[in-house]
Amino acid sequence: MTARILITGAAGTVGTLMRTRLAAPDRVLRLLDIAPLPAAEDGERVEVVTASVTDQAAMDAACEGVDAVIHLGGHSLERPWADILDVNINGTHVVLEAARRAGVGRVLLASSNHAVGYHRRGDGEAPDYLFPQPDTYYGVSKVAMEGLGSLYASRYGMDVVAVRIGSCFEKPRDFRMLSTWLSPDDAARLFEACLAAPSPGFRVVWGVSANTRRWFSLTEAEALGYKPEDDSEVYAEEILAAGGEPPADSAARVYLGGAWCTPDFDTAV
Ligand code: 15L
Repeated sequence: MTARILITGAAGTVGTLMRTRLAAPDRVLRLLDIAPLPAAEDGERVEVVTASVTDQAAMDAACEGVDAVIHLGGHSLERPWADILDVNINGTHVVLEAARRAGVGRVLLASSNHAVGYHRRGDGEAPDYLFPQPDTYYGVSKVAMEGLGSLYASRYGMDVVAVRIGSCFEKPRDFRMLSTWLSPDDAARLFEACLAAPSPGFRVVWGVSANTRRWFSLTEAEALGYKPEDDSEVYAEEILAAGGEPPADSAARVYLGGAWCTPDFDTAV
């Protein structure tokens, strides 16, 4: 039987990177976004849905016949509270509720390092299940996302894996991302592991590559079958040449959330 996976926020940065990487001959990707998505190419097994994650009826319909949901939709940066509440927090509830109603057994949630952004880096790796310490309203929405995921797993027996993504881009963009980078290929490997793991229940895993300068535990992700292959170190020379190394007491090096933890960061919009 062909598996059908619904990806919300499919036109966003991570969604776009995943479109080809999660494609498989025995799989249909149902791509959902409010933003325009490129139409299916010849032979591409995709269905395109234009809808908002805040629209319960649309999400109920989008979850019909789906085996798993990868919820990437929502604002990916800091926004005014009303927007975060509506799209990120309420939107995640709508998606989980739609999945439940449609009998979808598994939901992967794109959480973020900003759920624990104010955590001060110690000497070792930040552990799995680090207690919430959000650095922004956006970070609060990721804490709420994890809470909602836990609720739906406990109350309804769904498998829900929240991935605290570091920085998922083609390449690391600055010094901090040498530690937080999740390569697109490793992101696909991690999502595949989360989709395939037998009965994970509720989990919170870090989403980062096998970076030499990694700050995060990979224990829980590896327990689900994740085997990262990329290391940001191949970009270190280029990044250090371009921007140098920030001072040891700068937010970029003190906090997991980096500049998102500075007082002038735009939290009060
Ligand atoms: C995130 O959660 C953001 O969505 C992304 O734009 C990056 O800023 C990333 O975190 C990061 O911390 O680098």
